[in-house]
Amino acid sequence: MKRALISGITGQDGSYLAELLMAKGYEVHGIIRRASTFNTGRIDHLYKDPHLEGVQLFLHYGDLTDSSNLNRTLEKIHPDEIYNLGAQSHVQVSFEVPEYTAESDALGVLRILDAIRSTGVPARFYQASTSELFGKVQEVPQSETTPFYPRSPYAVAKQYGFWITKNYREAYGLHASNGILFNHESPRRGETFVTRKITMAAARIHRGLQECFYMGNIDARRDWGYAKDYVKIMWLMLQQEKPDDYVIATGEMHTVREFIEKTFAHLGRGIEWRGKGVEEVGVDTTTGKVVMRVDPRYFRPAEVEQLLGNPAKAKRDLGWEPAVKFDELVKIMIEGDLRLLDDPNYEIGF
Ligand code: NDP
Ligand code: GDR
Repeated sequence: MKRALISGITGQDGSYLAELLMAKGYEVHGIIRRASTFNTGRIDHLYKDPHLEGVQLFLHYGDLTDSSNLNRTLEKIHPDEIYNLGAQSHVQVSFEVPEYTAESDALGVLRILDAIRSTGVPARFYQASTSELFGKVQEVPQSETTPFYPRSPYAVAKQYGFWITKNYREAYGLHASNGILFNHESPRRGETFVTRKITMAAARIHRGLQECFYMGNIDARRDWGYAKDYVKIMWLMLQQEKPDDYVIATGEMHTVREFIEKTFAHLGRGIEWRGKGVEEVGVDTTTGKVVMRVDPRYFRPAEVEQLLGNPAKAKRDLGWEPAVKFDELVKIMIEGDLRLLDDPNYEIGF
């Protein structure tokens, strides 16, 4: 039985990856942070009392800012594969907590890599790198050879994570790979990321529980894929004989505005845009009411205007292609949020 260690197991990707690895028969160990409230909602359905037979999932307290804990965890578990998904992952929040973001998203990567090196545990390593590295884009679409231009403390920290992963691969021969993943979403997406914020608000408006929601830059463009598709590539990358770095994307780009329009269209509603700049509003054409307003609070000190990935290398070398694209993704998400409102026992994203 193969053994995997996942940091960030309580997050969107961590929960889908844990499901995938357990289905493949892995023993899965996850690092969780102590919190004053429960933070395991996305993995509760996978967890069994460790005293029972056939348990596959084990949780350990830890933190990417605590190297002695990471060293001990590695020595204790002796994983075959390590997936470093843990991070302060919100771009706008990183402007508020830049130092902490660097601790967890930059030095956290070094701490795990160095734990691998110093303990001698021969684990393969996956680093959750990001399209935010491309930031102020230097070429369209972006591929593995596109120069980086990070635009936030988050992206700058992730750039360190990218290079230290590559450096430990070259310097110490570690099997360490970067997945440069473009935005990927799901019904389990955190509620403050733009897609989920839209689908939750639209579902509530549709059910008469809310009147209006507030957005930042709705002309930003992203290449949005489905998280369940994207975790497959993480596993696939660690099954290769040689470690390498791959761009993972759908190759389609849409505006936030289109995401709103498509979400309302799935509900049988239309959106009409009126006004300009911070005065712009979205009017629901079925009711004539204003459902969206702009709030400059959501503008970022430095914005990433557009991202579009070219996943040709992943397709060529790993045979990977995204199964779900924009329309289907919006449908999955809005249906998930409607279901969540209608059925309090519904466990999100199953
Ligand atoms: P989430 O924000 O949903 O999950 C982040 C996870 O990291 C949570 O489990 C969180 O724990 C944990 N975490 C945060 N800080 C620490 C820390 N200091 N020590 C240990 N664990 C910590 O992110 P996603 O699942 O969406 O993303 C997974 C990874 O992929 C992240 O590294 C993200 O930056 C990266 N990424 C994400 C993309 C996306 O579109 N989703 C695209 C490209 C990269 P807790 O639950 O306690 O908060
Ligand atoms: P991003 O995702 O910054 O790309 O990072 P997010 O969904 O937060 O923003 C996408 C774009 O939408 C614009 N936007 C808003 N964003 C939020 N969150 N809230 C709003 O109200 C709003 N209005 C407009 C943003 O300005 C931005 O342009 C995500 C994270 O998962 C990172 O961890 C990951 O590395 C990248 O995707 C790839």
